[in-house]
This record gives sequence, structure tokens and C-alpha cells, in this order.
Amino acid sequence: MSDALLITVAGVGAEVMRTQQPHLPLLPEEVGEEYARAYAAGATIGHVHGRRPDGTPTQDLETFRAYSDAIRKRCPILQQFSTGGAVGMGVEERIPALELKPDMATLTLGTCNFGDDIFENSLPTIRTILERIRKYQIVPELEIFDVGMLATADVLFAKGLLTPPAHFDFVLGVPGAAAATAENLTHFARAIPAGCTWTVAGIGRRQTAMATMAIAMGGHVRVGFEDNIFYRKGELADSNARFVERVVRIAREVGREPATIEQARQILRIPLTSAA
Ligand code: KMH
Ligand code: ZN
Repeated sequence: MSDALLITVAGVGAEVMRTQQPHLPLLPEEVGEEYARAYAAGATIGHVHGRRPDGTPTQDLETFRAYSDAIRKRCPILQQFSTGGAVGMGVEERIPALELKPDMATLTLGTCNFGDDIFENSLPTIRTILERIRKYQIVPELEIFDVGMLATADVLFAKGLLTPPAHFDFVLGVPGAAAATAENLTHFARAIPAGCTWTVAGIGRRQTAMATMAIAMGGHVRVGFEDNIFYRKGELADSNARFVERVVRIAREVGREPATIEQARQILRIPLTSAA
């Protein structure tokens, strides 16, 4: 295990609105500034969703281009584009920005309930996204919201559509999917093929507990407004960087340092050729 800790900032998301979190970045300059703050605090991966100026979610190519340029102008954080978008989007609507060749892109390996909604990822949807990811030689992050999605990963490995070692993100605590418990995290971390790496994204008030467990277990961490808007009970965070700072403090207490960009590229096997 490398001791270097990957910290992903998921600072925009597709569901949280300004009415809930007034510091949510929406305009490209706001996203660029926010991701630069998170990078300065120790994040090495920026998970990117698109928003229109009024806050509604969009996976539009030009929005991603503007966000990506604004981030790159300010910091070298690795860029991971969402292919999940928002619930209800069709597959082709979710993936046009992949032609910008970001460092990474997400790939969710199954359908689950998502609160009152359904996050749809049928096998044909997964295959379409994966083909696009492979076309542009982007490093995927395999998003696992529930236990059946681990079985789909095994199928894709067996068919040679994915090749281990791969990087996983366990998203735990979405209402309707796997809960953010120590038992689930332990099971998921044990279930993936040897040599694979993983991050945990704990949703809501379980974010810090899940991050702390991941740090102790040798995994990696995702934080940010996409998953959690409160710094502590009843107190909104004033920046995504606050979450990153807290994770860095916890990690240092147990002897782990945030990864540098170079270390992150090595851990994730991201070549230097990505354009975004
Ligand atoms: N917005 C969620 C429904 C991803 O980024 O790939 C899905 C999501 C996953 O955020
Ligand atoms: Zn996302």
C-alpha cells in the first residue's frame, strides 16, 4: 500500500442547490477558484459536474470546457468528469464532454434508487459509457453504490472490458443504496480484485466517519458539497476546502500525507497525455 492519500473534491455535484448551500460554485470562475482552494488544501482529484448559471444540472460539452479551463488555469488538480450527470438524464446526454479527454471519468456499474428517484445504469448504458471512456483512453473510476455493482465489475473484468488493477469509488449512504457502515465498507474493500485501489464517498453526516475509516484501512477519500454540505451538525461548510483540510489533519495523525499530483498519477496509472 502506498501511504500517500488521494483526496477527491466533489465540489459541485448535480443535486445540491444554492438555496441549500450558498457557497456552491456554479460559474466557471467560481468552480476554478473553489477547486484551486481544495487543491491548496491537499486535494489531488477534482470530480466535475456541470451546472447552468441558474444552478440546474447540465452535462453540456461547453460547460465542461469552461469549467476545465477555469480549473486548469488556477491549479494542476487532476480532473475527473462525471458521466453520471443528474438522475433522469439519458446516456448520450451524460457523456459528450469526454471528448475533452479528462484525466479520469466515472462509470457507475448499476442502477439504484436515489432518494425518490432512480439512477439508471443498465448494462447497455454502462457499455456505451465504457466504450466512450476507452475511445478517449480515459482512466475510469468505477462507482459502486450497492453490492450488486461489484458483481457487474467482475463480469466486465471477466469479459476483458475492464482490466485490473482498477480504481473504485464506494459511494455509501445514498438513500436507497448501500448504507455508510463499517461493515459495508469492509465488505466492499475486500471484494475487489487484488491490486485495485479504492476511495470512499460517505454521504451526508457519515462523510467524516467513512473518510476516517478509509484513511485507517489504506483506502482513499472523497469529500465535497456533492456528498455533504454541513461541516458539522447544523453548520454549513463555507468552502469545500474545509472538508479537505479536515481530512488532511486526520490523515496526518495516522501518518498519511496527501498525495502529490505525481503520486496520484502513479497510483491511478494516469499518463501525462490527458488534455483536460
Ligand atoms: N448525480 C448522481 C445521480 C457520477 O458522478 O458519476 C450520480 C453521480 C455519479 O453523481
Ligand atoms: Zn458525481
